[in-house]
Amino acid sequence: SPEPQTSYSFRGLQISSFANRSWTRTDFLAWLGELQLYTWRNESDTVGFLKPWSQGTFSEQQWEQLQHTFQVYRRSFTRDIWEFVKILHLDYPLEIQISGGCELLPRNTSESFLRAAFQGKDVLSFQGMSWVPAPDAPPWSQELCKKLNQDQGTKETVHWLLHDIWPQLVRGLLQTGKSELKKQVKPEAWLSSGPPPRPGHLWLVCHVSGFYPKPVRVTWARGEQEEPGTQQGDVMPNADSTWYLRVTLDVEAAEAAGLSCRVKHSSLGDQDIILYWDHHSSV
Ligand code: J76
Repeated sequence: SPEPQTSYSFRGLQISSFANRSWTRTDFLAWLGELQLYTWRNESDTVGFLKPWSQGTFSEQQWEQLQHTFQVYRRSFTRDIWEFVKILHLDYPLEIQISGGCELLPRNTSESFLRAAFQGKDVLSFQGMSWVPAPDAPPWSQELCKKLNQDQGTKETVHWLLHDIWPQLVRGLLQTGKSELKKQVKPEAWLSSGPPPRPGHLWLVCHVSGFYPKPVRVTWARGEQEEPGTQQGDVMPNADSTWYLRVTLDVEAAEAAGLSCRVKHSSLGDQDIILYWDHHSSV
């Protein structure tokens, strides 16, 4: 059977809202691949685990230290922003989103990123050992980066998080979450017809549901030949943490015979699901 998904990326997101001079909140969320592992709501003093294996292979003490780093950061960040807003004369309300992540690469290497958006637009990122304004960022982003770059201690902490801690955390999570990460669930598939797009045409719909993990390939084909004009929808979540996808095709009614929908998914091994339109009863 084919290799299950082998590369997992770790993604963290910070959402900070500043409504006015006194009201603010900051929430954090983080995922490994498609699984959310952590939540840290503004109301809480501690990072919440969403899986029993969220601590990875870190000891209680290592985790405490990491959490303490984030507690200090959350307080300092809020204080910093209030100060920047005064200095730069920015207007409330403000929305700041900070996203970061890391990807394990072959040969024990990893790639990480950290960037910040202000009112939905990128303003700066952390590159190598310093803060860099985003292309097309407002002029004050230069000033902000200059100021942030004067804090050697913070730059070292960010570098340590991006290049040591996160890759180490991910390596641990791949061990502690192994069975859940390896989970494979087979899809079901069925055909239906949609409203005819125009006279003399048919709208063929191939539904694929209940699969896990997310990567899937669904195609309409005539024999082995993929049909041009296949329209792939978005993969949508089912409520039971499996996925759903529909793939449609607009064909002349006379051409529908001989068409089939083929589903390839890691849970199926080499046994692709193939459904023939000819055998589909409720045309
Ligand atoms: C996303 C992870 C970042 C982790 C950074 C942790 C380091 C930290 O908390 N630094 C703050 C405290 O720094 C003091 O104490 C440190 C030891 O704990 C060191 O000794 C350090 O030298 C010392 O100064 C520090 O106050 C930082 O300034 C906190 C905020 C850093 C930051 O991310 N700022 C930031 C990011 C994006 C500001 C603005 C933006 C963009 C939004 C623009 C909208 C106006």
